[in-house]
Amino acid sequence: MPVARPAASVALEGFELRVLQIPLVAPFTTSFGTETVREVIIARALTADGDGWGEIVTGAAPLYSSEYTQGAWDVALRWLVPALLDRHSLAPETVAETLRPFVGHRMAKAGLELAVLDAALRAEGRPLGEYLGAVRDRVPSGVSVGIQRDRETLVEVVRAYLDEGYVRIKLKIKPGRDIAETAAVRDAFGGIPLQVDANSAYTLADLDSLAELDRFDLLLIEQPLQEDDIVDHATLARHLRTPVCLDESIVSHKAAADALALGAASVINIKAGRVGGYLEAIAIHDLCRDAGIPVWCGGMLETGIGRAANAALAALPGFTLTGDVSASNRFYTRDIVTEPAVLEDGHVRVPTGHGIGVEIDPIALEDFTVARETVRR
Ligand code: OSB
Ligand code: MG
Repeated sequence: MPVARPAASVALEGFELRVLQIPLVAPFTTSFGTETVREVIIARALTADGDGWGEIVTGAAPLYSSEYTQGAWDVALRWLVPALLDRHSLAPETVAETLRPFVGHRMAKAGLELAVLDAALRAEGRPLGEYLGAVRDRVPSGVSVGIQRDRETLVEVVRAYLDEGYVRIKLKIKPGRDIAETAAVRDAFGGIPLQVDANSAYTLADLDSLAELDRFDLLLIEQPLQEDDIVDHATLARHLRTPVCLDESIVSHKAAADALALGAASVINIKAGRVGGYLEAIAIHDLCRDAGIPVWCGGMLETGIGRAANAALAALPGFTLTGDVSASNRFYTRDIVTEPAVLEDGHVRVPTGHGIGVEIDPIALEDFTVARETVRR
């Protein structure tokens, strides 16, 4: 049990799932594609003691990982939700074991677990941060900067984020759009905390160009190779001075333990969605803390629901590196919560309300909904 004090059980009566499509403030380009609209699934747990909210962070297409919206929608409605509804009284800490027979689909499981957890904690009057073990009331805020049209644009985009107060910049890179781009940002802004994210776009054959990044004194390079290239990441790490951080490869506590044992990563990006939930995320946090491995909280363009939960997670003691926990307006002009995360002195506040600590804006939720399904016991 990764938490100090478990939550009370809930009597689960149903689930409402919605697909939302929310426009982004600007296109977001990574090595795997460009997004202009965030398609996401919002899960609402219906319990005898009130509702709880969760977010399934799949993308519209299986480009970041094998999961995608319609796949998550199908597995949640066909298998995961029925399995949870079979349990008459459900403790949030037993959601993962209830869903364990179903292989994979971690983002879908994570979103459902968060909805149950939120319902349970709201009913008890406990904030998620306190439940998870948060030790800070705000977290430093980093920003993930997409691949831009050209270097001049990239420098201006980074400048605007620095002016807003972001305390760490992450540049998305891909082969051919890496060295000159990183050099341009280093030249323009000197010793700012800077890191890069390749989203699996390289192979070991690119070792020489990846080693060129060593001269930029980066905090880390995130996921240069493919999800299952654990041994190749270990080989690469031995040839780079830049610390290797894994994102896509870390799908579970076991995957994290294996990666550390093999020397494949000296830093880990923790995303609750990717690993199957906030409780699995804490288990990885604890593992890394015991191993002396720094972790940081990644992002998946979360709405106000997941963004609030990520701020709580990032406030745990082992999160010693700045995460991708940016303000809501980094991605959205309109969010689905009434108090979207804002940047204050380069930080985002950990919500103190019950459960995830933010309230849903029912009109915004309705406006962005493109599909809806309710399952009742
Ligand atoms: O690799 O960290 C990633 C967004 C979607 C999918 C994968 C990643 C990202 C980001 C954005 O980098 C992080 C954020 O939400 O700010
Ligand atoms: Mg990443």
